[in-house]
Amino acid sequence: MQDSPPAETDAQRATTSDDDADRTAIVVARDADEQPDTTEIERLARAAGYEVVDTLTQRREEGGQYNVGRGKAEELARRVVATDADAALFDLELTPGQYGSLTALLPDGTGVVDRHRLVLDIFETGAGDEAARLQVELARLRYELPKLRETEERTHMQRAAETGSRVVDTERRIRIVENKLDELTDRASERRAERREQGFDLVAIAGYTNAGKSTLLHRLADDLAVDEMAPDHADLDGVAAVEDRLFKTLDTTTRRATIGGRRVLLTDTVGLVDGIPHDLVASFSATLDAVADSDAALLVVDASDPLPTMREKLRVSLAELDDPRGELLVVLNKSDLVDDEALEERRNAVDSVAGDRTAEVLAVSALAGGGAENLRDAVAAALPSETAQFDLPNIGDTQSFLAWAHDHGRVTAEYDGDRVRVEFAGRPAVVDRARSRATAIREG
Ligand SMILES: Nc1nc2c(ncn2[C@@H]2O[C@H](COP(=O)(O)OP(=O)(O)OP(=O)(O)O)[C@@H](O)[C@H]2O)c(=O)[nH]1
Ligand SMILES: [Mg+2]
Repeated sequence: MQDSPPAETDAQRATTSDDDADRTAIVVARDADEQPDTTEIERLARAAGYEVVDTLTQRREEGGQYNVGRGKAEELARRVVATDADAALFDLELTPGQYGSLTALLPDGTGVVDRHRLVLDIFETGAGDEAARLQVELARLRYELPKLRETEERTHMQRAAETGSRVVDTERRIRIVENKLDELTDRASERRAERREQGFDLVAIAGYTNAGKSTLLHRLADDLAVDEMAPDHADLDGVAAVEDRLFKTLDTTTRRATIGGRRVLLTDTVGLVDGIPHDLVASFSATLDAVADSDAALLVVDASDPLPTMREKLRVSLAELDDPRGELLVVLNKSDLVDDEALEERRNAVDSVAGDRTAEVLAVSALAGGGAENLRDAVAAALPSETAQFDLPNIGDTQSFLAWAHDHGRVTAEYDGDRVRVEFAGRPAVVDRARSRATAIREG
């Protein structure tokens, strides 16, 4: 029996270099309580570059040796031979022992991949910027460590002297990657602070994979290019790819938007998915940080999903995300695909699942544009805001103050003889700065 999963997954990784369906797989799903639904695992398989050639499901309790029952495992082995599949994809988490038993049972060279491994493969081949790559590496190391520990404990007697410890190497690498990520995380959070200083409100778009987050970003963002911002703001760019594929977006993207007269930076984040343990998801921390440190967040839900699926995805999303500084709005997207009655049902479902976590539920079609104006109004209302009035002399300093104020918040100015009455609305910190500038003008 082979029992060294990390070596096997290294080999699998080498073949995960492209997302055209150049590999074939059989999908296996088991559930104790109901007939398993394989829609999502099949979509994950496609996103990882597999063509699914067969599907096996089983309704029963977990079996010890193969996770599925022995009969099912043997049937799988026969079907792998019959279809010449490259891999068996399990919509489960396999223990190292089950992994070893399945590897031994299936024809030589057949990949054995569980749900976590599959998600990591998708991120590993697609992750773009440094933070995303490091997060993926950290997720993979954390995923492998307990399996390595178990393997090393079991084989300790034979191998202790000859090889050195992969556990120790992995632990060391985890610390290095964690430190690098901490630095990047600090930089991201400094950058958010700078942008707030510049008067931007930060709005994060989050939600389950394929809910329509990137499409919504396009819908709400200004057409304006954003590269006039400082050059170190490298994550600001105009593209957020949209595709009917799971995990299309693998790093966060930020674009400008003007909402209710306020200057907003919208951040599109990486999709969430069920069945990945919390510490794995937490290692995709840029997404979770962007939400926790936002002034308001949009939680996008796919209203075209069947109701139970929608509820479950919403539950998973809420469990992973922290509340933003401002309000959390739930966006029922793809409303063009459902009728009014179904939409009402979904609103009620959001109310019962999200309860008091959400301020409001808004139906939109990010694709067709329906509901976008309501959503903009709701976002504007969800942002933390403060207003102040100033009565200033109509002089050059006041004009430059007004120019500054226009850049940092919402301004109305009324001219009355040699006086200007200004009303200014913005984030509390910016309003404070406006107050001191106004005082300086009056005293100057
Ligand atoms: N009919 C309809 N389709 C939509 C709508 N919004 C998004 N879509 C489609 O849904 C699919 C996924 O959209 P994306 O914007 O890529 O979704 P995402 O949440 O960014 O997905 P990931 O980045 O993969 O997590 C695409 O095929 C979109 O065209 C909508 O309002 N109506
Ligand atoms: Mg996306």
